[in-house]
Amino acid sequence: MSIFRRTLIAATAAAAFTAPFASFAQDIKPRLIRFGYGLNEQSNQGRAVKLFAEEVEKASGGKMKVRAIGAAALGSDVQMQQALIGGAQEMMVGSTATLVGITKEMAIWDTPFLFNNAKEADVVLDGPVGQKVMDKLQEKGLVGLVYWENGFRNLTNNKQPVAKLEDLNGIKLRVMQNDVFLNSFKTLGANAIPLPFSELFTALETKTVDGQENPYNTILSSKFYEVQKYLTVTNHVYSPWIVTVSKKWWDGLSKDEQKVLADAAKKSRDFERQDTRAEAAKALGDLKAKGMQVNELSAAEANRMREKLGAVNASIAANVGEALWKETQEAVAAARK
Ligand code: TF8
Repeated sequence: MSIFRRTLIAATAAAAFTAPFASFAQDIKPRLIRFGYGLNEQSNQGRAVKLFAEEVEKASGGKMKVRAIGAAALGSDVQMQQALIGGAQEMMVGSTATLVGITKEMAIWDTPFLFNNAKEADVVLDGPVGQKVMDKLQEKGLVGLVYWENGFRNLTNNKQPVAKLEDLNGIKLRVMQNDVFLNSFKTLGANAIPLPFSELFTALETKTVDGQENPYNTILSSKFYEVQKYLTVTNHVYSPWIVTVSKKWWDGLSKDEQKVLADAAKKSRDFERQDTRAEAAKALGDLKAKGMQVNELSAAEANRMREKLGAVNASIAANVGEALWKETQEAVAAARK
């Protein structure tokens, strides 16, 4: 065995042995990472950002510090994305839906009823299709690290229980700033109004809008139950969140620093999905206890909604490209087996 090889093996063994404490041996400089997010600190998003921050500090021997800034204090998703692209902010997590204006392929995740359950979502998002869509961000100045779970979205409003399609007629419904959501809810007959999430609570409170749609977790953590009476279980789409980094800043990091972030992001993803699913499993009960009136759609009405929403699929396919559309459908079919 050559000296070179022997040294290499010894070095690798030493590194493996002392890895968690050996940050001094790594190429890591003191770094401050401003990590922005839109929900409250007491939310699945807030908890996972906190875990990410802890993991980064631990793995970098305290050199890399994450300053977590929630409740959209650094701006809405869209504003933060621009700050990342410009290099004024290092990291964020937000909805993939709010990225569609930057990377049109992200709209694939807005396809109504794309996934039937979280397992399918995990397989496709963490697989080649998810990676391909994430990599598209790079040419726009963003680096995607992992997808987190926002969750299956459900409808709330303050006007009336929505038991059938026609009940949506004329309801002023806040949607994300994204054409697929806008068209989907227009198609269903609602008066869809795009607004940033950061303005949503006030818009509901002042009755600028009558309703909104988000996963149970968010309805709970953002206290929408204080300003919304009716909840309809629609599960109309699975929303991912995505953790992104400013590419301008990322490109200036050493390989070791990038690895610290990528590894911590994976840990945060696994934690976040577990945490979100555990919370979602009891959130509906919590929302009922807070006084929300909950109804499910009959199978017939759910089907009518599904069929109507099928009309937006063609435009999504055209926007993201037929090849990606097909690839995604195949990946979902494979995940379903
Ligand atoms: C929405 C999304 C939000 C995200 C969040 C602020 O309704 O579901 O959860 O944008 O990052 O806007």
